Amino acid sequence: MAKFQISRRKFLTTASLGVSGIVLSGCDAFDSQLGTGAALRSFLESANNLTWRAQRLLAGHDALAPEFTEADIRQPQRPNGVTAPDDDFYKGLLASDFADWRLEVSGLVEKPLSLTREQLMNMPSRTQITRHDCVEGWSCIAKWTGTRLSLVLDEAVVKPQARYVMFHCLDTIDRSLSGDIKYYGSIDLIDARHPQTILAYGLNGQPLPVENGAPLRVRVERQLGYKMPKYLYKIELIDSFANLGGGKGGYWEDNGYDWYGGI
Ligand SMILES: Nc1nc2c(c(=O)[nH]1)N[C@H]1C(S)=C(S)[C@@H](COP(=O)(O)O)O[C@H]1N2
Ligand SMILES: [Mo]
Repeated sequence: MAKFQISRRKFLTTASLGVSGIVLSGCDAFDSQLGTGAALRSFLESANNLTWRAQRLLAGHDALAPEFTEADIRQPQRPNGVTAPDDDFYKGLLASDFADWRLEVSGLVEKPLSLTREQLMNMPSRTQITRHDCVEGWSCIAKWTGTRLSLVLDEAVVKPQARYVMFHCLDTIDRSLSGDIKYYGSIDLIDARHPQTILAYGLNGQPLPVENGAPLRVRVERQLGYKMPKYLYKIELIDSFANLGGGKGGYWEDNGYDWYGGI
C-alpha cells in the first residue's frame, strides 16, 4: 500500500459530547475505574441506556464526538474480537495485498458500485483522532484516516426508501451447527452521513493492520466499538433488517447488545 499518505488536515477539537471531562490517554485508562458499582461505570451504563432518540434530541444529528491530539495517542489501537480472520477467501485477498478486494455498494441504490482500495483512497480523505470505547470496558485513542461514508453513498445515489446501511464483513465470528456466521452490523442513514463516519484504511499514519480490520473498517464515532465493523467488503442499503440474521440488525445485536450503542 505504497500510496498511503498521511492527511494533513487540521484536527477538529470539540469536547461537547460524550464522556466529557474524563481525560483518557491510553487503552487501559478506564479499567481501574470500571469495577462493578464504580461511579464511572454506572455513569457509562446509564449513558448507554439513553435511547437512540434521546441522544439525538440532546446532541443533535451532526454533533461531533470529541477529537484529540497526537499527544493523546499513547499506545497502538488494542485489537479486539476477530483479529486474524482464518477464512480462506480473506487469506487469499491478504496474500495479494488486497489487489483483488472490492468494496461493493448494493441494495437500494440507483448506481451499484464496486470500488478498489485505490479508488477509495483517491477520494477526499478525512483524518480524526478519536476514542474507541469497547462495551467490555476499555478505551483507546487512535488516529483514523479514511473516506467519508456519505461520499460513497452520494456516488451510489441512495434511493428514498432506504433507511439503514448494512455492513457485511469477511471474517467468521461464530461457528454454529446451523453454519458459519460472518460479522455484520448496521447503522441508520443519519449516522451514515455524519461527518465523522468514515471507511478507514489508515491507522496512526500507517495502512490499517490486519488485526484492526484491513483493508477497510467502519468508524462511527458516537457509538461503541461493536458498531464499527472490520474486514468490510459489502455495504447494502436496506429499508429493514428484520430478515437478516437474527433480525436485530447485527451480530452482537442478535446476541443481546443494543442496536444503538450510543456513548
Ligand atoms: N468484522 C469484525 N468487526 C468488528 C469486530 C469483529 O470481531 N469482527 N469486533 C468489534 C468490537 S467488539 C470492537 S471493540 C472493535 C475492535 O476494533 P479494534 O480491533 O480495531 O480495536 O471492532 C468491532 N468490529
Ligand atoms: Mo467491543
